Amino acid sequence: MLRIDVITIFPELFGRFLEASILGHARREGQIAVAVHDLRSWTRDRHRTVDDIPYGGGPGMVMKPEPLVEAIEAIAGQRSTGRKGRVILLSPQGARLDQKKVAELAREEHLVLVCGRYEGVDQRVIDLAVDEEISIGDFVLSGGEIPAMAVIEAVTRLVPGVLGNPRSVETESFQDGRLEGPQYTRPAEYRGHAVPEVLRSGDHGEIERWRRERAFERTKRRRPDLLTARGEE
Ligand code: 4FV
Repeated sequence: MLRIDVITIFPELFGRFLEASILGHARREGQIAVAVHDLRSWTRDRHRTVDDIPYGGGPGMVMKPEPLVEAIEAIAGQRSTGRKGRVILLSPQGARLDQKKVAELAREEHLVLVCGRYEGVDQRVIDLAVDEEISIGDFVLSGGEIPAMAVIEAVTRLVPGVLGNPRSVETESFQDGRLEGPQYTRPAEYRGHAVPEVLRSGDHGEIERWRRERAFERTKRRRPDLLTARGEE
């Protein structure tokens, strides 16, 4: 069973998120285990300090190495003694998260997600204790908690048995390197807009062809990079 540990100075942000919807159900079913740890539990001073001013000056604060490295080693194990968990720091400097990376992480036994705050973490945390950095996109958030939630949700969906119908994974966006085409449900007509006839034809061969064509068209128009990546352009 995949186990995910999260290290953060705002553990309360994960409360309801971990109980709701697919993730809440998967946790209650024991299909995945998620634990959230307060970084301040690894501080030693009475102010429970996790940050300090940047060497070399500059705005903002930097997360101190000691609490983070000690927390990571306590939760993921020491690199020197054969580490158990794969330690991931969520940061804008990381490799871009995509469905391929999500599938890779979903095959792991143990993930440890480190949530940065302030201007970031002391480089020695990365050098000493982080296996890889992952970014959810080229924009700046105030913390790594939302990126960590994105990883948890995306990975949980790929854990066998979590999604009612595994086919929904096969047919969704990016699974085959393409965007998903348009989708419809009842009513058959809405404000003068009708559902494409082919989808109501019952001819599954025709429906499959139509869906593939729409998916290719949309990918070509909105994300030609995805087709280039697959040598389809
Ligand atoms: C981020 C991202 C992100 C940067 C400074 C947290 C913030 C603060 N993490 N993908 N984009 N992190 O903006 O993962 O420490």
